[in-house]
Amino acid sequence: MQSAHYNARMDPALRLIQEKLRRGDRLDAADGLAMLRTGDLWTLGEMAQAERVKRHGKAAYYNINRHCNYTNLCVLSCKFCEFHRKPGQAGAYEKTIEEVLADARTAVQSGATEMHIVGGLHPRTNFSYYTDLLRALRQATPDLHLKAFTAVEMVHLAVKHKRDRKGSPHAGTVRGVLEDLIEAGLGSLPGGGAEVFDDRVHDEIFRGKIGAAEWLEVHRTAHELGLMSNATMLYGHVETLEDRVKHLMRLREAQDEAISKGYAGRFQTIIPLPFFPDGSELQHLPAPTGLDNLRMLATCRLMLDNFDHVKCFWIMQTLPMAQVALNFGVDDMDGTVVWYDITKVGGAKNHQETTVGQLRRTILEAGYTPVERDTLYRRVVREGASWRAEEPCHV
Ligand code: V47
Repeated sequence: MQSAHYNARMDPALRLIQEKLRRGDRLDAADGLAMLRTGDLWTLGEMAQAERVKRHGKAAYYNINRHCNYTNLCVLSCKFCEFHRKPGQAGAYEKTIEEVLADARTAVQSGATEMHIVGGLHPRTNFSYYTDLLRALRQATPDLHLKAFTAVEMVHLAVKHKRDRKGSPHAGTVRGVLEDLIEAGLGSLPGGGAEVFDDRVHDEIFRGKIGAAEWLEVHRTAHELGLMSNATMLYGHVETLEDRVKHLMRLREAQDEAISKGYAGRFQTIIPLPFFPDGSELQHLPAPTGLDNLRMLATCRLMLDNFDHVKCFWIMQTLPMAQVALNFGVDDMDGTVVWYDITKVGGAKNHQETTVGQLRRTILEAGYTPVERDTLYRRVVREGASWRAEEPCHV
């Protein structure tokens, strides 16, 4: 991976990009690369900041949520992943529906509006585990939005669907899976599992996992069926800066398509995830630096002109980095999280929580206005123990 050094002087490549932005011209791949290579962080930050303020003013969003990783059993063994376990291996777990329900009830008692549910590709469960899980959650905690299962899990579920739903019209297809999950209570799709849209990187560190075309097709189908979704990019491992730009361009094209075809769903936010090497087979690699994280977030803001939001997931970025990132194009911090098993930055345990007070203080101190949102980016209004969602937060 190429690295850029900090240089406070104005980068002439950024001047050209600034002119394009002033004229309202769309940025191209070469612009994306210039931004990822620049040493002039201040100018890049200012440009991303201006775009962010144009869309959201001084609002910075957070939500009260719980992440729930229902199993770490996974048929794959991706090199970058420290989460997966094989049956019988130390630390392997799978949660019963009752256990997830208990988590959801606790979440609701503490004000959560969203449960983010993802796990490994379980080798044995039936398709009904997933529909039963959503149905039980919807019944027990009807106001909790269920943002569940990455595109990778959806493709894995299609195999179970084919076996268990023989005879139904869409048996074994992602469309069939999504339709059944929506009927059971699925509210939206998280952005995980996208990694980097490049065949070389795919074959090197996540061979066996779905590739770019399949990931995008799952989200396209979800959008067509009216679901909102998110998108991630896992950066700072074996990819090149060109690969990162290609990833963003493909997301932008997919969003153009969702908009031009008038789908009821679309991408809401991009979440660039800095690679955390510890505990993975790639732990010899250095993690991305703070400046790289800021360049990446700012570049996402400017390249993805058809995405409303840029999220800095504080669990992987840290809260201090997320605070600085509010001035580099970021408008969303994710939420209280509470339990998180996929990465454990700095030796963290499964319990990784921040409080609403901490999130609000972090945002206020950076000069922004904290706005609680729900999963669909509607402003949350609280009255005692109950809450309701108002207008979409974005302009
Ligand atoms: O898909 C796995 C990534 C993702 C590592 O949609 C790693 O709102 C860094 O997708 N270092 C899961 N990253 C997280 C995710 C997410 C998080 C917050 C909000 C949303 C949303 C989505 O974490 C995985 C994978 O790309 N990941 N291992 C690692 N060692």
